[in-house]
Amino acid sequence: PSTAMPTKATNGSNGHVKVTDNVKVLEDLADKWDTFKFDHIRESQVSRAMTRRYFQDLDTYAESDIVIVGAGSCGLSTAYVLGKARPDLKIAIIEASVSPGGGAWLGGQLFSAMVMRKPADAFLSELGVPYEDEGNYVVVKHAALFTSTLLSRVLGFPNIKLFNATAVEDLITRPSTSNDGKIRIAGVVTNWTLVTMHHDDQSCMDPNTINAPLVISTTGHDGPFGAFSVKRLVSMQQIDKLGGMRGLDMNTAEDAIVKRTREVVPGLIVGGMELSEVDGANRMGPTFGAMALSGVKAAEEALKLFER
Ligand code: AHZ
Repeated sequence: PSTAMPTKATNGSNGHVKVTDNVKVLEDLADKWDTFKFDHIRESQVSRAMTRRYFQDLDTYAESDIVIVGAGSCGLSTAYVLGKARPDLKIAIIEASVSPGGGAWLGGQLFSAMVMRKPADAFLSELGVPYEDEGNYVVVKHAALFTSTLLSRVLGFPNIKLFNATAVEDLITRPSTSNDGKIRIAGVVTNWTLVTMHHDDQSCMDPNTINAPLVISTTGHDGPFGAFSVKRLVSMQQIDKLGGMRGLDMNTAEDAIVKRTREVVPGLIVGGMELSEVDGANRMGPTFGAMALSGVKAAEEALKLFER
């Protein structure tokens, strides 16, 4: 069998790596199953192929421009807009779960189809996700179609790295220049989630850090990992108390979340359902337009800060 490997990788117009030579096509395999064999590999090659890249990424992103905490529908939408607008920025996404997607990856989406109220259909059109138009809202046939398309676009950007199974355990802070007891957020403290979950029964396992002038927190409403950054702002006495997420009211909730997407303390933008805990906003249940557009707005707020 041919041992030819793809020899040339170029950056396509969208910045994604494209392999151009010696590409095998599936038809080449047809009817050859009797003599079929994978190219030989030594186990250490697999280990090194993964670990070299992972640790290189840890090194590269130890100084990032933006850290997005949480890869749910809001965090991923934020990442998409930022990755597209600013290929020059280094953007790290930290996701506590093994699987990115948050509530949009079926966690909060029992009935498969995803509803987005207009005008969030604009975001679906931007991504190329097909939907049925129902007048005042649109329906994607499966939430996973939205999430997987968004995820593939985000992960395709060469300047974005997703660290999954990794939890943000704390925020890095600096005193504000006005010396008024206020702080600015200057990065995050991370750990592998399995380690984070064992601080109670193991002696302290020291975490890792990422310095960044801007953190965008989209960790969802309160839960085992949710509302992480805003809860920490309370314990650090940077905001008095949390408003606490209110009951379900789709109309009130979605407008409020988009409107209130903002820099809550210097260096920390909050988006998505984490905001409902800060402001005491209603929840919307399974309609996802506000998550996409809060992400778009969080990204625009971030872009303004980088243009200054
Ligand atoms: O695992 C969490 C999830 O994937 C992740 N996360 C939370 N804390 C973290 C931490 N470090 C790293 N400390 C962390 N990752 O953040 C992600 C949040 O995703 P989500 O889908 O829960 O939040 P969202 O704001 O993007 O979307 C909310 C979706 C909801 S909830 C809701 C309701 O309850 O009414 N309605 C909608 C549309």
